[in-house]
Amino acid sequence: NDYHFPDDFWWGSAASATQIEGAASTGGKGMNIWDYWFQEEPNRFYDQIGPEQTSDFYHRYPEDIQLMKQLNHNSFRLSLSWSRIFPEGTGEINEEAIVFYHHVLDELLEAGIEPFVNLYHFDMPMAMQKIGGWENREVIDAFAAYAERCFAIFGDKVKKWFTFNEPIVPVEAGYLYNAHYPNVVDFTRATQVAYNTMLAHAKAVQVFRHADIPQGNIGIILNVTPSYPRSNRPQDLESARIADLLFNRSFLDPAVKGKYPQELITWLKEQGLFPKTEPGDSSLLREGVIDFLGINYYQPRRVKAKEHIPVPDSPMMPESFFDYYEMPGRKMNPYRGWEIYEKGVYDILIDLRDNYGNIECFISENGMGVQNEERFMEENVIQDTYRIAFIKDHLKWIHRALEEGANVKGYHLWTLMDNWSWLNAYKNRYGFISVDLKTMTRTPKKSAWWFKEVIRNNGF
Ligand code: BGP
Repeated sequence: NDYHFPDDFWWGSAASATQIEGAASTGGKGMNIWDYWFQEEPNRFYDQIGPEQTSDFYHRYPEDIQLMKQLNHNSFRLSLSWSRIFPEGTGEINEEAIVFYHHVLDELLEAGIEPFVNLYHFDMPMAMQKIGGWENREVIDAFAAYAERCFAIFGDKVKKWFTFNEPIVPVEAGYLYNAHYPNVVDFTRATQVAYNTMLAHAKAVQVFRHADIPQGNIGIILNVTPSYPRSNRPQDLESARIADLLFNRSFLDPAVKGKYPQELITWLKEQGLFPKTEPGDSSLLREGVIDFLGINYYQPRRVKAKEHIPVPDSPMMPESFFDYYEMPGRKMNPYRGWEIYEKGVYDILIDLRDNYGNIECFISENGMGVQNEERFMEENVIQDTYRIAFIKDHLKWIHRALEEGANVKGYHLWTLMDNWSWLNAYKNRYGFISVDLKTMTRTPKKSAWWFKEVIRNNGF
């Protein structure tokens, strides 16, 4: 092997409840914001495909877990659906949900696959959103109560826990950029939601510390986007600093260090964006320090100094403080249009090594979305050599970071099988396994068989 990974390296893939389970209105599940939004505004959703069926994991999980096993996966990240477990977000528990998740976890353990379980993946129960979502502190308490029940019920099976996946995404998409419910544009509210989410995270960690889970660890999953300035001109550097503070350090610092960066506090106060706080918040945040970190990495953020003064009446946005720029000669994913910059993953790992105490981490998502992927089908198998190259090139940089002392413990692809992606539904396919939406037939792609060998050899 040219690239050998440590023996205990985690190999596998990640998914989330809303994106694979289906059975959105059965099994006693309550509505979440996705079910509600689709019901209200189906035209926002690609091909008018909503969350009702998605990839039908709710019924087909035994087959899916057998496939994971066949593909040598030693770990799998899934999320629990809050509104499946607590249809109203709080109060009555839905026993059918508990039975379902016990079965899934049992099958995984039986197959020798370590479950990595995340509590929240963009899926606010509608009953909780109706009372204000993260803007209401009662929802923070409800989340902590949900977390506490999950630790108690599944703690003997699950050792690796996460509070949130990409907590900034519901902030951006729901309160700035019109892509998640409640679909408002308001930087002040966005800041409050971001802050309250970290309080909810910290409360769940606090509860976890009192739960009896031998060898249990808790973390958070963050989509870190390295911010690269166009040049070393002070104005460009300042843009990159602001973007890094807003999009990365606003979550990394509280999660790993238990407090916000002073620079961010100062900046938010200057802009009149500082959230409402309550006595006791700072000590709660200190209790939110994690054991390990999941890193989702897709693409970098390339910024330059603001060139145009924003239109006077336009709402204040993060982008009021910098512009994006396209680096000349950058490499693009031709099948979806995101930049591919493999070295970004190395830069993140080295930053964690040098500035975040070399906290234990793993790559919790990385992957390549492809439109009309059936065009690459030959003899019934999608010949996704581009995905193999993509994974390989990222693994090479991860390997280099490892050699330089980074504390990285695994790699999960986004995603196991083609899944429903929020407003984009099934437009961009990411899976190791393709899903025929008419028959729900699962077929591993070429990359899945290649990855199987990578896992077997612990490298390539
Ligand atoms: C991440 C999310 C996933 C997944 C992925 C791909 O932000 O954690 O839920 O959807 O991105 O992005 P998309 O589906 O928008 O192409």
